[in-house]
Amino acid sequence: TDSIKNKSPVEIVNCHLLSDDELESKCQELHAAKEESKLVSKYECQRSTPLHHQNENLTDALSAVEEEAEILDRKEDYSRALAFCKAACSLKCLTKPVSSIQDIKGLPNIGDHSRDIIKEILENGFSREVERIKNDHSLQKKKMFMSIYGVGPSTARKWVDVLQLATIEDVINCPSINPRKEARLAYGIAFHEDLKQQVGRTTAMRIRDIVHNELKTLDGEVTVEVTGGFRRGKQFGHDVDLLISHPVEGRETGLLQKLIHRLNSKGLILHGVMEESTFSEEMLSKSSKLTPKGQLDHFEKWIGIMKFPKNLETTPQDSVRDRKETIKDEFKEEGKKRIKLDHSLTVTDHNHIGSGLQEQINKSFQKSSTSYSPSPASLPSSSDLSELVKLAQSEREWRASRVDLIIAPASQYAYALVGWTGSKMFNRSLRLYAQRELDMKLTSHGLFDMKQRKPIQASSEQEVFEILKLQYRNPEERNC
Ligand code: DCT
Ligand code: MG
Repeated sequence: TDSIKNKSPVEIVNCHLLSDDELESKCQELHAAKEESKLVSKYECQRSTPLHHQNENLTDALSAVEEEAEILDRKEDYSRALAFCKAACSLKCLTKPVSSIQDIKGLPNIGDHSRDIIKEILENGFSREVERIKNDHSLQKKKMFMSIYGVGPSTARKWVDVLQLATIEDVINCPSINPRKEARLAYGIAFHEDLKQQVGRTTAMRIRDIVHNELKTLDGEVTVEVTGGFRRGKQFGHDVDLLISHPVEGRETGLLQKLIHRLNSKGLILHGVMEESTFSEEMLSKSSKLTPKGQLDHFEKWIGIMKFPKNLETTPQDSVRDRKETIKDEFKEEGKKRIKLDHSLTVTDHNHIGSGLQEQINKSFQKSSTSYSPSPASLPSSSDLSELVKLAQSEREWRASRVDLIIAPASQYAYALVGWTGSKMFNRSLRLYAQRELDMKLTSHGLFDMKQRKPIQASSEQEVFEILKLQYRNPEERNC
């Protein structure tokens, strides 16, 4: 069968090696694959895009060329990067591996360049362009520098092309680099070893519990949801995105300041920046260009680096286990299917962690807080890179992790949840679809009907999809 993979149904019929049954099923398979590519919808938000799919070798290759365009960041590169990303998204929702270029006939958003790369991989097992990128040392150095918190393409290009730097040590020792002006960059450089390590799912859930428990001391009704990649089912992420809200509109005001104060007094904050809310009703209908430079939306938020015990991942999980057992029993009683149980656990396990776990986290913190402090007051001044490097390289029981804390008022919560769940491409597609197909403007703050000149309220993600006349997609299906 391997030898017929790339042949058309007609060629297979002419092949006498197979029995009639084998021939028929192979023809049906090829036919179905061809049909499937035609059935893929135009907008990414109309499709189900799982995290794991059948064509990872092809999408990895397209991601590599997309990444190169992002690093080069020339005028024409934005649309090139977008084109590769869109082509990869189309492949991600196919339920079968592509084995011939015929399989992607009719598949939307596959441009000529992407098609050439796919074809070459199907025929030769590799793409010369991707190999060139992998062997481009200058590009790989820029990519490594761009993994530093606070470094974008232009800084990375300057460090490699102008200053001829190759490693983090080079950056630390380079006299002409002065991150004094930007504290974020100094912390990013000093704590790169910590921050480049991805955060695991269990740790993300623990971080959410720690933040929630601090918030509960301020107001018992406040809610905290893990969003971003973790909500879409990812096991690892580069940060933890926590969406904070309160069921009563207005009661979220002032919470973030108090939360940061509490976290700081417990020695859990390394560095962070507060952004005030810049939202006003009129922004629902106005261009997103009004968003402050470099910011995604107008929510009040804290973007920073927190300190957590290194053993957070292995904090005893008894109460989580207990809760899983309870859910299992509930489902057994109701005779529901196992698949439903799994879904329920991945999506909502963090909402039900019992008080037992909190005690254990508290103990773990009390135990380690003496050893992992410096207290906030004794932290080096943000501009002092060498002091920060000393701290990062010292023996310590904590690790630094990137955390985003976002405050959404109840009336905007459903839209904020969609926006902060992502993916970035899913959001882009949803917004484009709303604008082109419905003449509506969608943001993380709400939906505005441009014809009727009025905002449309929604109280759940399901409602947002319903208003947009789209089939509801679970977060796990939004991985485009
Ligand atoms: N987002 C967006 N547009 C961007 C960046 C982010 O719409 N330019 C949204 C979608 C995801 C969410 O914000 C959180 O962003 P990230 O943390 O950057 O993405 P992620 O999907 O959580 O990825 P990771 O797992 O690496 O953190
Ligand atoms: Mg994230």
